[in-house]
Amino acid sequence: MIDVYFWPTPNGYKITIALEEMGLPYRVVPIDISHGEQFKPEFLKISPNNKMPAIIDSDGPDGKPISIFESGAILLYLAEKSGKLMPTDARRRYNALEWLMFQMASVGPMLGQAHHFRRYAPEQIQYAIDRYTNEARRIYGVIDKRLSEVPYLAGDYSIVDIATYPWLRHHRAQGQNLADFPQLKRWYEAIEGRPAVQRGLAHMSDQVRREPPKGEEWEILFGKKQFERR
Ligand SMILES: N[C@@H](CCC(=O)N[C@@H](CS)C(=O)NCC(=O)O)C(=O)O
Repeated sequence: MIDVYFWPTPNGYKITIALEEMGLPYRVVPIDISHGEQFKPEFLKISPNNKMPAIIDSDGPDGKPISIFESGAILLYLAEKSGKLMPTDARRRYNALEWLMFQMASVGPMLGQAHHFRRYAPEQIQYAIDRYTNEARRIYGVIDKRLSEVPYLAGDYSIVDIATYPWLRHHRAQGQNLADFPQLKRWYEAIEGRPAVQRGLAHMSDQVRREPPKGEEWEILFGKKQFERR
């Protein structure tokens, strides 16, 4: 059994979508990041960067339990465990790794900053809004161009699409319009229509954040509580 330490955010949904696509048995363990559960010592033991998602698989590669943090590492682990959604041929595998690293290093962090400065920052800082909105637009353009060459980011549908799609669901908050990126839009709609994706997205969908965090929640996520040394 795989326990998924989860909250309904783009990085969390990568894992529930992947598990649904792969048909691996799992259960969701909520980590309420708005109320500071990510800082509990028992969670820090499996996720030292105090972020979800993380997993514990009771049946690791050597038959013993294994814990993994960082969504990209979790997706690679699940792909290897299931033998699904990652090319095995060396050339295609490295190509998939390139686009997975691009998601982890650019798509997630930059779109996250665009969302943050446009919606969550206590003051509107025009320089930061422009910088990250422009960077988000540039990244959408890179994805659109890639998808004019191949149907999915790694050629066939894979964990790379599963890593990328949940971030693009927030395109409006990132200041982007899918109509400006026709190949990306075609890909987005194909992924959105997959039943396993919809099942993965159903977890705790009533808890998806609709309003910017305020007060104590803001302190936990972006203020003093976040930056305490642990
Ligand atoms: N690089 C990490 C990022 C994970 C991440 O940023 N998680 C956020 C939610 S999407 C979180 O747990 N935030 C809580 C906090 O920062 O205290 C991954 O891909 O797993």
